[in-house]
Amino acid sequence: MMNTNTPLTLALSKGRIFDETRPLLAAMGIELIDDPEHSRKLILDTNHSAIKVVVVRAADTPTYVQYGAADLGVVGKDVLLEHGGEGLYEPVDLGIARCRLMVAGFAQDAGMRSVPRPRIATKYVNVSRGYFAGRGVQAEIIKLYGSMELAPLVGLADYIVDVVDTGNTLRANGLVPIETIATISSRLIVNKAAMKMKHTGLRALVAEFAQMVASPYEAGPCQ
Ligand code: PRT
Ligand code: MG
Repeated sequence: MMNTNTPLTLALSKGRIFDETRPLLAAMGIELIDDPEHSRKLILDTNHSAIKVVVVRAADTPTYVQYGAADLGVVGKDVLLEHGGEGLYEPVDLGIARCRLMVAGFAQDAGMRSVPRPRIATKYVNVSRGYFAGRGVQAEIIKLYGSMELAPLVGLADYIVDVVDTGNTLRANGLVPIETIATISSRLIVNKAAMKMKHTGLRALVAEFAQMVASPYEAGPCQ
C-alpha cells in the first residue's frame, strides 16, 4: 500500500458498488473501520488516517466528486452517462457491477417502429433523450425514480430504459430486452481540480486501483 499523508475522501454507495469495491480496497491494504451496511455514520474511517470514505446514494456519487466534496468515487457508467461527467476524470474502468443499459418492453413492441411516439419510463432521462433523438424517434421521456418495470404493465409507458443484469426482473414482469444502449461497469472517477492540488496522493491511489484491475486480486497478494 502506498504511503500518503494527503487527506483523501472516497465516495461509495451501499450495496453492489460497496460490496464489489471492498475486495479491491482490501487488496490495496485499505480496510474500513466501520461497516457501512450496519453503521449509521456517513463518514467512515479507514485503517489509513488520511483516507476517509463517504457513503452516498449511487446517483449522487458524481455530484459529490464534481464539487470536490469527495476527491474520488466509484460509480456505474450508467450513472456517469446520465450525469454527463462535468468536472470529472474517469481514469479506471474497475470492471465491477457489470450490466447493460437497455431499452425493454413487451415482445410485440420489440420492433420499436410499431409505436409511433413512444413513451419511455426511466430514471436515465438525459441518456434516453439522447438515444432516441439519435435514432430519429420522437419519444416522450417520463422520469421515474424506481420500479421502472411496472410502467408498461400499468400503461404509463410503452418502453423502459433501465439496467439489466440477468434479465430476471424483466422476465418476471412479462417484458423483454429490446436494444442495448451501453454495456456498463463501474468506473473510478476523480475530481479534476483535486487531481492537480492533491496530485501525488491521488496519482498514487489511482495507480493502485489501476494495478488491482490489471492483476486479478482474487489470486491474493503476491508482491
Ligand atoms: O438502489 P438505490 O436506489 O439505492 O440506487 P441504485 O439502484 O442506483 O444503486 P445500486 O446499488 O442498485 O446500483 C449501483 C450500480 O450497480 C448501478 O448504477 C449499475 O451501474 C450497477 N448494476 C449492476 C445494477 C445492476 N447490475 C442491476 N441489476 N444496478 C441495478 N440493477 C437492478 C436493475 O435496476 C433492475 O431493477 O437490478 C434489476 C435487474 O436485475 P436483473 O438481474 O433482474 O436483470
Ligand atoms: Mg438499486
